[in-house]
Amino acid sequence: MFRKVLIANRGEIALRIIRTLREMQIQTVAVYSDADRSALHVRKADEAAHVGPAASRESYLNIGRIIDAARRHGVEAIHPGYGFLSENADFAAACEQAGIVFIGPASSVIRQMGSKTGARQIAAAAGAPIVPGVHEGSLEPSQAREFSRAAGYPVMLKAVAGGGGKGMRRVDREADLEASFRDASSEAVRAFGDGAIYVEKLIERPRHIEIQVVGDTHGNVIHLGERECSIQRRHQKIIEECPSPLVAMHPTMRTEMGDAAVKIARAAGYYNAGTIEFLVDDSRNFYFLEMNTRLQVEHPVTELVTGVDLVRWQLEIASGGKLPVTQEQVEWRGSAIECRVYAEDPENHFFPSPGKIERLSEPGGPGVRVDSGIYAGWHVPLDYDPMLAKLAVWSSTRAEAIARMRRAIGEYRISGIRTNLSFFERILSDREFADAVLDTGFLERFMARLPGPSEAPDQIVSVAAALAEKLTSRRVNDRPSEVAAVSSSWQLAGRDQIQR
Ligand code: MV4
Repeated sequence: MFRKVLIANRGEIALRIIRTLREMQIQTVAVYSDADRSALHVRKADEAAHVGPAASRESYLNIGRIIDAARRHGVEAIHPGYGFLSENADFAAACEQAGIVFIGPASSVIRQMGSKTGARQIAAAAGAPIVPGVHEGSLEPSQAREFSRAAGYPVMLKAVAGGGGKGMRRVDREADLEASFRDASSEAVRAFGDGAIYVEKLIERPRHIEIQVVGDTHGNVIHLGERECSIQRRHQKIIEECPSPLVAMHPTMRTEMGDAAVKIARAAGYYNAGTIEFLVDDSRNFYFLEMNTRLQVEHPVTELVTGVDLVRWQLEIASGGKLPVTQEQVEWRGSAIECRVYAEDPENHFFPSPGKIERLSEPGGPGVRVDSGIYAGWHVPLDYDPMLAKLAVWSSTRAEAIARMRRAIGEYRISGIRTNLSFFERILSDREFADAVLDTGFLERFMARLPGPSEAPDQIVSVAAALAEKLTSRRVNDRPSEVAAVSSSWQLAGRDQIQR
């Protein structure tokens, strides 16, 4: 096993990785930019290397500086976390060249999966279901028209270099195709420096369900079940669950999607932890969407339900070890939910809300896991993703997990900045959420339904409405106030937070 590992990341995920490294008695090296001199991950690591100014391009994304820091500190391996360089094939190759182990798959696999049409080709060759569409990258608009005419509208134009919804356009009729193609392509050039476009049949109101896979360098690949990730805002997941409530109702889906995911990973020659994303339509057909060749933000819900430490497995695999269990030995127990806590203002268009954390009190108790990257007195910098922490809970049933999450949110106190904690309370108290009526349109419909739960006594609702009027300085044109009814004692107690 490695003696010393550098974590090429920041925030909660750097801390998450440091924790497992410490349990394994491996020395840790953090990296930090000018904006992160006093960040928690720097304080918790054994050693730390400054890698440049606040701008990510010149620090956390700077391959040369990260490799240089790794050399200076004498590490044998680099864990990239998620985001930043985690899916950068050039970085993985630079590690390989420098004789440092990249804790992830082979650079060639990252490159192959980075091309969305390349990924489709592998999935198709593996015999996994893919969305009807074309496999070739870089279509001409006329080829997209030909496909769309044959397959029927609506279709989805997508960037070959894409992901995250950038360079993606829904097209409902042939008359719109050319203009949409141009828009998608120029957006893809801006986002990825590559305007290549491909086309798929559009799946209406899909669920987003993904399978956690893990492979080792000896050719073993298993899956650890699914995560339901349908609750998203602008392609940003905010709540994730394991099991998917849909899969819990139809258990054969786990086996079928799991088998498909393992086939894809195997066909790619994949080792490391990875995620195969699927779209699921309203007839419960599933289709391969993309593969993420990294540890995911939402990995804790899988860890809570399977009991696996995915970071430990990544390290064992990267140092040449075999998977410690077979597929048959994987067990799923209970239900886990994760909320992504952001420094953003749900009352004001989710604008980022950086600033100084004045007071902080994190929840605890049975079944509660907080993966946090902040402390009281620290300034949340504006330079990076404003995710502060992930709050995850486990309980034996989904209903109990929801109750536990609401309890944990009630214990959470973050003051000095705005957070989206109150927004989670509203979602978790929503009837449709409780009934698991989920698809990727859930959040938009939920927001249109606000203001909130009408089960609250009329008196409270009217007091809350009056309070909301006072507190909201800005409103969305002439839509109703986005401030929901005060629905819990916590929200009443949380007025000081809203008022800041
Ligand atoms: C789709 C789709 C419907 N049909 N592809 C969005 C992000 C990108 N990675 C893939 N995405 C989608 N691809 C076809 N053929 C709908 C989406 C989509 C979506 C997917 C997953 C989670 C949230 C989403 C929100 C809007 C659209």
